[in-house]
Amino acid sequence: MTTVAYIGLGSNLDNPRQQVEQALQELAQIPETSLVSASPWYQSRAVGPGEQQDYINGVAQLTTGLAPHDLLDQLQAIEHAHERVREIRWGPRTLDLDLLLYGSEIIDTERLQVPHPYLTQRNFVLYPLTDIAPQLILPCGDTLESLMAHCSSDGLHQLKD
Ligand code: ROI
Repeated sequence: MTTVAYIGLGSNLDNPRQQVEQALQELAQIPETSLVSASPWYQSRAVGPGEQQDYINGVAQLTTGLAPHDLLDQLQAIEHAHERVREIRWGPRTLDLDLLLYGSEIIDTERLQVPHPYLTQRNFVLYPLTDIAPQLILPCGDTLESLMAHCSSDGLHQLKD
């Protein structure tokens, strides 16, 4: 049995575009997992304290036979391989891979919260998610379409190449 999972990708350090492009290829290599589709990339203004460079963000759709925490292990291994820098909470990072959704499951453990707690509030997640899954309904019953109706595109722009 496989489950559809959505992964948020983000980077604002060390050539962010290259970081996320490479991470996409690495997602495709996860065992028991296929990369189904990927959104366009977006440049987005940093959410968080202080002055930070803009991020490159996107969302990937996977199908996976892995259990959620096993998928999380794989995502964290990819982050570490990118020598992820994350010393400051909400500070700059070379690569962030967030498990946004795992089928229609609601997961709340110390390591993992799914749906991702900020998914509904962040335009750099909602816009690319809409590009690849416009009809999506969240486990709580909210449609992506209804969330998008209240979501500003402020600070966000889609990269065309
Ligand atoms: N801001 C943007 N624009 N994109 C991100 O991916 C992102 N990730 C984060 C914080 C630091 C909250 N800000 C971000 O983790």
